[in-house]
Amino acid sequence: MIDEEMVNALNRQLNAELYSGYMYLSMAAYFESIDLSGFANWNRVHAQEEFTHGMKFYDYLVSRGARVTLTEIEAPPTEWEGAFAVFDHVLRHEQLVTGLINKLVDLAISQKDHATNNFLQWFVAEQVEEEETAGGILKKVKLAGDNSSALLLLDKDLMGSSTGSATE
Ligand code: OFO
Repeated sequence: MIDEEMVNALNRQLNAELYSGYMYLSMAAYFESIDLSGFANWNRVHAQEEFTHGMKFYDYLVSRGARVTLTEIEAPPTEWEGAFAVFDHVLRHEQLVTGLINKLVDLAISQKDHATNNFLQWFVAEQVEEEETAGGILKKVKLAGDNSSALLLLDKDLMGSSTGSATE
């Protein structure tokens, strides 16, 4: 039987993952508005990935016989000051999510809930990838700086992204 505190914490994380999806989709819409459709594509694909993360929490709660409770999803920002500001935000957001996942693991360990700890390990590994990907794109955007040709080349690269986790 899964502890109620853990059920509540997992439901909160389900909400946080849906918020992440909402945030990435808002970033995609922002990039569409400034005609960087490759960046928009990357963020749109990543939004889907976040909704998949949310569903992993949904499915896990159901598999443990726990109640899924959906709550209000906070509105994401809608405007940024360019690609650097977006990916700086992405990296900080993913670092924050890593912290949330680590806290869930701490709770699972403190409750000796080995099944939930095991479930969460997928997210522990995923967050390493999330931070690496966000940091990698941020570095490239920084290198492009004010050079619009470099930014457009990067935009073209991101157009081909179908996993939301790579720039190549
Ligand atoms: Fe769900 O990994 Fe990003 O936020």
